[in-house]
Amino acid sequence: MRLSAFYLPLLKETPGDAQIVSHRLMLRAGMLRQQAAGIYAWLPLGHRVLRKIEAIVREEQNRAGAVELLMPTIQPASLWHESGRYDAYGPEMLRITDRHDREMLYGPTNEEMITEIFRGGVRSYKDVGKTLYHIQWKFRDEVRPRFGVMRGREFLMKDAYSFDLDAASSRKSYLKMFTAYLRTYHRMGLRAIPMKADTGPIGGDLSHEFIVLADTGESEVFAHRSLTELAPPPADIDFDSDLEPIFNAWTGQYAATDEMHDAAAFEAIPEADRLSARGIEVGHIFYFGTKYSKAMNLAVDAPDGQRFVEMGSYGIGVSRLMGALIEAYHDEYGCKWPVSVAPFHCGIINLKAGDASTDETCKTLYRTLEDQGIEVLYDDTGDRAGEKFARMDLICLPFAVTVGPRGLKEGKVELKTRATGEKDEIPVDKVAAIVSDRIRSAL
Ligand code: P5A
Repeated sequence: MRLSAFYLPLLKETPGDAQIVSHRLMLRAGMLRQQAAGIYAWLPLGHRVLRKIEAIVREEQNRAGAVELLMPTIQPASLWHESGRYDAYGPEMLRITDRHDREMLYGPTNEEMITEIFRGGVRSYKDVGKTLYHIQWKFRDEVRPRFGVMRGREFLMKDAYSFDLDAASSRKSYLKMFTAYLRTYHRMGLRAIPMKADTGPIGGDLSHEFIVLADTGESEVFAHRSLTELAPPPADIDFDSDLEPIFNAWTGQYAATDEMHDAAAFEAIPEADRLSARGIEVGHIFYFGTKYSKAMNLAVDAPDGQRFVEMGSYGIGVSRLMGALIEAYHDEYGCKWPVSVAPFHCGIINLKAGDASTDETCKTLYRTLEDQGIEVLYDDTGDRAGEKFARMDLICLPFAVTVGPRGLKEGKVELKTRATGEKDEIPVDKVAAIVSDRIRSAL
């Protein structure tokens, strides 16, 4: 992409109402634009990152055997009357009346709708043992939307729902999602710690929040420090194998949000291992048994008679993750995207647009990199060099190649690696191979 053709409206001033760094940077770097409280337009740069996050989430859901579908954002209220949640949900639900006076709503979540869909298509116990998911916008009329995409009113969520015949198979489905989540966050360069969460009336130990540690996080959390050092499951993990050992490794040590905090159990941990911190909830998974299947009559014929289907639901805050990523990766100049979610892999700065030799070198480099599948943002504008550098730092691509007439006389360009700040003078005919090597090894 040539910068002259891209839409990148940077802000000079730091917006006054943005209190945390991710919100400030997303506005300043032209990724996001507020349309109403907690409602944002995703500008091209932000949209590219959002799509990358979404793609990783999707790949890991598919790898775990979940099946994608797409449900609408608008739902009929009748589904929620059936489950009994229409009145219980309260003012967070955006209720709408259509022209025929039918009660509708903008979905805050999809347990009811997916139960209705599954109910319409299964009869026998042989039809269950499935997990369905979608990645769709949700609306929750939060009292205090804040911190940009962290607590929005409209936000993008991946929500999966499992359907099983009995509690033991439902636990297996839960463990698959649990394992997939560890991999998902890891691939984005994030360490999310699963923490015990409130299971409500269902009981048991099967509800976890996935928390990324960050000082600006809204959740107060307590954990055994060793959980910050555990290795994530490998890419070739067999989801049909026994996942209990992974679950045990990650849940065997104390980790809880403040709602579930047990001060005595935490005090029993040696002081040096006690971690008391703030965090961002980037995912939440639940086992809720037959709560919705009973309320909405989702039952299947089994050899021993009719059975209500056992269910669980599994959410990832896709748009919130973008905020969490910037909180985790930034410095005083701007964002420092991990390669896997960067809006572009590499920038090219032409220090003297209009100069025949820099123009030609940039163009060739741009084509060579793009031909290798590398996503390039080529700053071909006539802006001052200082402005170009600051802009590249602010939007912060993992790699930037600077091409200027002085270096070119010796056949060299400069390659900057954003994560380390390291700058190398590199022969112009080697730079494409080096950049593509570094990107591939980082992915
Ligand atoms: C699980 C999937 C659910 O809604 N039903 C379907 C269950 N869980 S949840 O914890 O309420 O939400 C799942 C994740 O969505 C993100 N999230 C938000 N992101 C941005 N702004 C919000 N207002 C918001 N509310 C929830 C969180 O990451 C949460 O873990």
